[in-house]
Amino acid sequence: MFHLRKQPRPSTRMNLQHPSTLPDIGDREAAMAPRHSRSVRLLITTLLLLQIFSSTAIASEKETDASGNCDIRKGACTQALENGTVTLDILPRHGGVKAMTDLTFTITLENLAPASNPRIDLGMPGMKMGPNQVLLQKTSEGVYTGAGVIVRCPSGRTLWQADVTIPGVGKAAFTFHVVY
Ligand SMILES: [Cu+2]
Repeated sequence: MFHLRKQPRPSTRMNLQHPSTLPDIGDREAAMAPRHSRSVRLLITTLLLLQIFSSTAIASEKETDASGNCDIRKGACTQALENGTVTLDILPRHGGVKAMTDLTFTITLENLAPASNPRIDLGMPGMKMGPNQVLLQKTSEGVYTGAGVIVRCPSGRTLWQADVTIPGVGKAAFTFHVVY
């Protein structure tokens, strides 16, 4: 085994010992240039297309993230669930729902029969904000209310999410902006 490794490979040795025997670099580049530029052009085109596709995807993702699915400043938001609807409202609303103030959350269910009272978990999309649950009491048929506070996010981001759990029925997620 060892004696085999010691044997020099003739071509490598020749190149190392006689660099002048290598083809001229300039000639080599010139010869390879057309092939190179064609494949480089193809690569650039591919990269540009990929960038266009990915930036479109990012743009639409940001748009959803920026606006949320519920404009709570304008009023309650309703979502379809199973054969009924879930409506979320947060009061008071002086031009916007304010963080660090006492808020009343109301969930109204239409054509849904929960096994027990719904609850709301407050958080932020893509962020761990610590547990913040709003327990709801039934105030009338299909209407549940509870008190809660939305904290200020250290990042300054204002998009919050209310995950509504309706036992025995399902879940609904509302994303909305708060005022700091
Ligand atoms: Cu946050």
